[in-house]
Amino acid sequence: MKRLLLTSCALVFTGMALANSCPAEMKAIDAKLATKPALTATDQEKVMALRADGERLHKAGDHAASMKALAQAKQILGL
Ligand SMILES: [Cu+2]
Repeated sequence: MKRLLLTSCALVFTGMALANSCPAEMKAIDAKLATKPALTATDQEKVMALRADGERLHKAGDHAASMKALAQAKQILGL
């Protein structure tokens, strides 16, 4: 019983940590975009699409998918 309680606490905590890191990732991407990085038009489009996907998924509660999209955007940006 105690173990179960600890496990569910850990899960809730992990969920919260993930939920909180999406906005941080978006912020990092926005900060990088604000510096007008030299990207090809294709990469720029990809980053904007991934950034929008990330925000949409985050709002929908799918933080894992959001983080994945944002990580891809960050990779293109060289973050
Ligand atoms: Cu999220």
